[in-house]
Order: sequence, then C-alpha cells, then structure tokens
Amino acid sequence: MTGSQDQHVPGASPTVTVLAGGVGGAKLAQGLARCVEDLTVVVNTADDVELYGLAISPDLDTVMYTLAGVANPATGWGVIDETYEALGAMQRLGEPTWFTLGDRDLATHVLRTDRLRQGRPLSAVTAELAAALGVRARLLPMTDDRVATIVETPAGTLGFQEYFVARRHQDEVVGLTFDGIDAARPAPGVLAALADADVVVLAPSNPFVSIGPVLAVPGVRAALAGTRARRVGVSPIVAGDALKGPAADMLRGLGHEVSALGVARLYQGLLDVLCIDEQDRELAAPIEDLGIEVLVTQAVMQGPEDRERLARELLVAAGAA
Ligand code: FO1
Repeated sequence: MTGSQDQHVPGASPTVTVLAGGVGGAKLAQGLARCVEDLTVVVNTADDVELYGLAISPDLDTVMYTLAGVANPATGWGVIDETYEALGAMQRLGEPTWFTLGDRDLATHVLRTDRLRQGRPLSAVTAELAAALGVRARLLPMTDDRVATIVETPAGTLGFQEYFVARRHQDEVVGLTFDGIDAARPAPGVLAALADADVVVLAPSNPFVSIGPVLAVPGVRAALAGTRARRVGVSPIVAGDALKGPAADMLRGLGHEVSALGVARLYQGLLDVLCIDEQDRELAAPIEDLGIEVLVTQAVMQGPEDRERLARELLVAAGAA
C-alpha cells in the first residue's frame, strides 16, 4: 500500500481516509468501501450523549451500521427492522423518550458502556464493535476524550442532541462551542491516517457540527493542512439548501453564504478539490478563484450504487483511480 513516502501508483488501490459525521458521511464511506481496500473513517464524537446511564455515539454508530449493511434505510441512523419495546417500557417508567433508541441499537450502547466502564478507550471499543459486525474499514473516533458540542440559541444553551433531536433543530444558532476540545487528543491512528493517506475525503457532512469538531481536535487541522494526500471535499449544500439537517440555517445564522461557495470558503487551505452538484455549476469559477479545483457532478447520493459512483468520481478527481 502506498504511504506518505510514496506517490500513489496508478491502478493500485489507494489508501483513503474520510472525515465524517453521521448519515451523509456514512453513505459516502460506504461508497468508498466498495472502491478501495484500505479505508479509514475518522468520525465526529462531539454529538455523543449519555441517556439512561448509557454511552451513545450516534455518528460512530451510523457509520458502523451503514458499513455493516444494517442501517435503517428510512432514517439513515439506527438499525434496520428495529423494535422499540425497551423505549415503550422507559415511557411507562416515566422516562423521557425523545431520543428514539431501538432494541437492537440498545445492545450496542450497553456493550459500549460496559467496556468504557472497564477503562477501555472508545477507539478500542469501537474497533471491537465494528469487527463484531463485520466492518472491514478502520473506524476511528476523532478522540478518546470527552468532547461535547454546546449550541448557543436565543432560548439558551443546549446540548447538541437536545438542540438537534428534542427541539428538532428549530432554534436559531448564534454560537457553537466544543466543550473539552482543548484537552482532547486525537485518537490513536487519526494523525497517521491523515499523514499516510493517498486521498483524504471530507464527507458531505455539516461543516460546523460534524466536520468542525473533528478539525478542532488539536493537531487534526494541521495534519490535514500538511498532508501529502490529495484532499477532496463534497459540498453538503446543494442549490442553496442542506442535503440534510441544519447546515444551511447554521451557515446563515453564523454569517456565511449559504452555498457551495460558502462551504469552499470554510475549507480554504484544507481542500484541493471540492465536489459540487450540477445545479451549482455557476459556482465553479468563484470556487476555483479560491485555489480549489472543482468537480461538477451529481453530488446527491441516491442508492448504494450511486454512493459507489460518487466515490469513484472523487477518486478519479483525486488522481487515485
Ligand atoms: N436523530 C433524530 O432525528 N431523532 C432521533 O430520535 C434519533 C435517534 C438516534 C438514535 C441512535 C443513533 O445512533 C442516532 C439517532 N439519531 C436520531 C441521529 C442523530 O441524533 C443525528 O443524526 C446525529 O447526531 C447528527 O449527526
């Protein structure tokens, strides 16, 4: 396999690292997993939450279930063919049930919590869970340390899942902080995955609350800025709106242009190529003016075949396929 000492050999399977949040990142990671042998996914953990005493890592689980082929296709998160008996029992016991935890999903949280209580780091627990589900890609949390996204809104300060799920991301976002980020260290393997890759992909995940925390882990932004890998991003904003979730509202609320150009400005200096949708073709020239090459294609992934199609186009744009 190629590494930072070698240039990628055309025709050989490249070493690819993806920075990802939840559903969008998971879909692209699945497409890439169908194209390359050596795939590492570095996942946001700043929206992790503790409920009923259980350690829940929604983005890690979304990527893990998607790569294992057991994600709920209707939502993108959670497990296919779920039942919700335990949640119903929680409700009868008077517990809040705004976070929809299925019975099968609960098994993951019970095991994760047990292993963490034994003192094992999240990265090791994640590797164990992913291996048990047959995931071949290397799945890494951005850090083993606790980091929590705090959302400032006119209604007050909210934890991320309280903002996102309980209040359906309807509050205006006036500020974001990542509690614990200054003391966080990249999980084992994260910096090497950036340094040794042929291609680093920034998934079409929310730049503020999905990719943002990953880049904010001390050392990660510098590793991405300094890697010899070709760095390819996919805009999560298409035709002035978010593919999913509150990315458009956040760009607007935090004073940025709500477009792929706004995304390009956020990632300036960290990307060699930005993939934008055909509907945004007219933004190619201003993005190129920022020193970022542009791939114009159908950037919205439909089904699993389409995830592979987009992944392959990204690898070609990176000169690695
Ligand atoms: N997202 C929702 O919108 N509503 C839910 O009830 C919900 C439950 C849930 C349970 C487990 C899990 O792994 C993810 C879950 N998500 C839910 C998704 C998650 O909150 C967000 O997609 C991410 O945190 C943002 O990337």
